[in-house]
Amino acid sequence: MSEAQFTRQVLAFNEWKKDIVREAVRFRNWLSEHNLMTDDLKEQIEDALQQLLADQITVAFAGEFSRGKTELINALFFSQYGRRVLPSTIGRTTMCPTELFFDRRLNKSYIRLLPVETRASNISIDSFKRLPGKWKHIDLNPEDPEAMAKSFAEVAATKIVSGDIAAKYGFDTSALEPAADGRFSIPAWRHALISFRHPLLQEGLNIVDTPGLNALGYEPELTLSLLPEAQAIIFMLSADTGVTATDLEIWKEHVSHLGGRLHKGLFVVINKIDLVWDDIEGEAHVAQSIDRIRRLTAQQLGVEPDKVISLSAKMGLKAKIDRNAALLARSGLDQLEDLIASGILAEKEKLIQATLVRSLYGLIQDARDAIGNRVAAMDEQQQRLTDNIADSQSELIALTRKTKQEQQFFQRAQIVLKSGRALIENQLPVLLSCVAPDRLREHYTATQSELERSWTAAGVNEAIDSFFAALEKDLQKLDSDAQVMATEIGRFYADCRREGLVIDSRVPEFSAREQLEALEQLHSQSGRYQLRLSKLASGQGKEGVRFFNALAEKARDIYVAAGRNTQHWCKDALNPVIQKAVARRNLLGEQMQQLAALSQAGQTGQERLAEAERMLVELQRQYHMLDNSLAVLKRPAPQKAAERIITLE
Ligand SMILES: Nc1nc2c(ncn2[C@@H]2O[C@H](COP(=O)(O)OP(=O)(O)O)[C@@H](O)[C@H]2O)c(=O)[nH]1
Ligand SMILES: [Mg+2]
Repeated sequence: MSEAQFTRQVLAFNEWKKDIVREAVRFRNWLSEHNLMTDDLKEQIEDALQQLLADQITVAFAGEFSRGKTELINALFFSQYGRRVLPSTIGRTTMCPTELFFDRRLNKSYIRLLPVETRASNISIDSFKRLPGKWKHIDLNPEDPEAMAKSFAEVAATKIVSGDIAAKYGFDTSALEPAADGRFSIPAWRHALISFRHPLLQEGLNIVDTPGLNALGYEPELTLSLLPEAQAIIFMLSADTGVTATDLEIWKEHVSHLGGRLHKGLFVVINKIDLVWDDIEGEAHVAQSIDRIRRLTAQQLGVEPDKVISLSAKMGLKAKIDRNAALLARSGLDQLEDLIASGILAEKEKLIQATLVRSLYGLIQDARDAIGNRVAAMDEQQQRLTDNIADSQSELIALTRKTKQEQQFFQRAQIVLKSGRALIENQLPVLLSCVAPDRLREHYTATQSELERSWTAAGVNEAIDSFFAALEKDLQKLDSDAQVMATEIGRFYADCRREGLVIDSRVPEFSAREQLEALEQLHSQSGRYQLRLSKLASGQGKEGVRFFNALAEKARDIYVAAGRNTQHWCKDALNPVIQKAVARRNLLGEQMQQLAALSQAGQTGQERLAEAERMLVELQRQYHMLDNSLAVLKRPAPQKAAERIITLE
């Protein structure tokens, strides 16, 4: 059986990224070897490399308990272990929310479990992630499937507690599995982090497994960040239950509104179609009834029927383990794999192409063109040396004089360039102060004391709305201050033009739109949660604090992104100009050295000519190396190359 589509495509995607990384590293080395590296360039290239290497893809599974989310994760990603790796469970008390990834920093496989008792505190999961001591740590040995299965079983551990305790931990007892003695069964853990050495996870794939409404409603992070930040969400239904009231509630409150932002990444899956397979009325009838379920589901969720996929996770897993191609085809699993891969990867490619590849391409192109100029200058030198072979000494003197003049021009230009640098140094901190962590902290404290004054639904809404208004004001101010700075950069460009430091480009536009949108998204997500809070009869205070803390953490991410965006913009606006001038100056320096070397290369014109020839060959070699890098960067990314047709939107 062929390797899974998803695996193959993710690996191709990563090969493509590695090619880009290789060219970036080659270019960085070339810059250092030729003394062309500046601090700004170094930072820009390191940044690009970091982003490429840390790039991640998150696929989240959402839906009510027992729809087969965990089984599908097993089938999609873990079939090569020949068994169920994650425990899929019968019944309502299902596993806690689980994040699967590979911890590249620790380079280890492990499970970390946060005890359910921590739900009684108002500390968010994100905050607990910074406190490893609060988690139960289990080392995993992927070489030992037996031991591993035992460790994974622990993730699904349960506890029997009284109704009061269950309520204290935020569980709705009517949605819990009752134990014999009138008590209830709850998951023993609040959250699980699983670092697992697996090729796809090592390549930056993250998987989020959510247990059902009970957890979605309770943990603000799931709604505020884990789901919205995923590149793909798979919403699971089951053929045997159809769309129930709670399925619909999850869909409406937590998933459907993410569809627009996810572009091609939202999938509706009807699982367990194998339950319809053994229809006594034959194949055609089976196909018909599956089609009918799909249409009905599409209608109930308000999506196009072709956006709903039907499959059997259980049979898909079995087929992969038994290497049964016919069963795999029938399970419909590979169809989903293909859609996830092409949908997410095509988006990622586009993003990397539009940002990292484009800026790297620009840098290398500038360098190649500068070398191209040197090759032309060298050619001319050689011509003049050939023409005046009898008097090469005076020819060299003339050439040296010419080069020196050019150098002097660049020394004068330094003054203009310095004014550009000063502009960044003075203005950037002013811009960054609009979104400084301190400002956010002030808003946070103000809102917190407002919340403490009033825990009524109206009070909470008012406080949170004014929190968002304050954040929006900061971002707007950043935007307008940046526009003022853009005018100053425009003036700097004009000075450069006047000084003959040619600039043919326009000042790049600044926009805080992306962060404003993220803020708006957060606000609307928060609205959903506020609604839930207002429905709670008791315990609003604690839930409210936890919710607000989670909200503030997300706001902090937005501020950090806005700061980073501002920094990048300043650099994008000024660095190319400064870098070009610095590169030109350094290359002129190199040219002077070469002329000096030619003078000493021997006494005869012939000897000098031979040396010039050698230098020319070396320059041409560099030119071709840079040109090759550009050709590699120009290659279409794998999804683009395959011109994959995506039927789901
Ligand atoms: N017949 C059938 N059962 C399935 C399928 N997928 C999952 N199940 C069963 O449904 C139950 C719940 O599965 P699980 O993955 O734990 O659901 P989750 O709560 O959504 O994660 C388990 O007993 C699974 O074996 C399927 O495709 N067909
Ligand atoms: Mg599960």
